[in-house]
Amino acid sequence: MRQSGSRPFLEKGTDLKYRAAFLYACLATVVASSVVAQAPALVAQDAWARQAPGSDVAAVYLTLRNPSTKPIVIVGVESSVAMHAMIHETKTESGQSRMRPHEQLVVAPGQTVKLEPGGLHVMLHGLTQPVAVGQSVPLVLLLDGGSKVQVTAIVRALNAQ
Ligand SMILES: [Cu+2]
Repeated sequence: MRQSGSRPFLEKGTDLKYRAAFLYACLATVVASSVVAQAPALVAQDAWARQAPGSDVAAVYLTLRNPSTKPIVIVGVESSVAMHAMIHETKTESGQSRMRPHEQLVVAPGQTVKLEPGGLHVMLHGLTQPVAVGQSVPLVLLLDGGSKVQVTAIVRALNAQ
């Protein structure tokens, strides 16, 4: 009486287990494929920040390489040590050096873009802690499509080039 009563329950339980396993397999496939689709191909190298003693802003320079066959667009920058971070471009206009926000930075397929003194750079505004020479500054590059690239910039002295 007891056994016959518990049997349908067991079968139902087994069926549910199979369904759960199938569901997990599907989910795993979805997660795996979305990771592959969103894997950032952007390579960030030689990142360094220039120390600006007594200032709450700092510039970060780095080399970006796109080894993929599609353009990569950087739509934003974040840093846990700054209130605000953005890409800037330095341009000399009528003998004066000026910095302007550079909204989006496109790295074409197979191309390398250098952010270096006198040109493109990441500007950190409102540093939440002093950055000393030799320290590392974390950056996150936000890419079009939602993926992120973690970068660590080493702080160099003010006169570093
Ligand atoms: Cu700037």
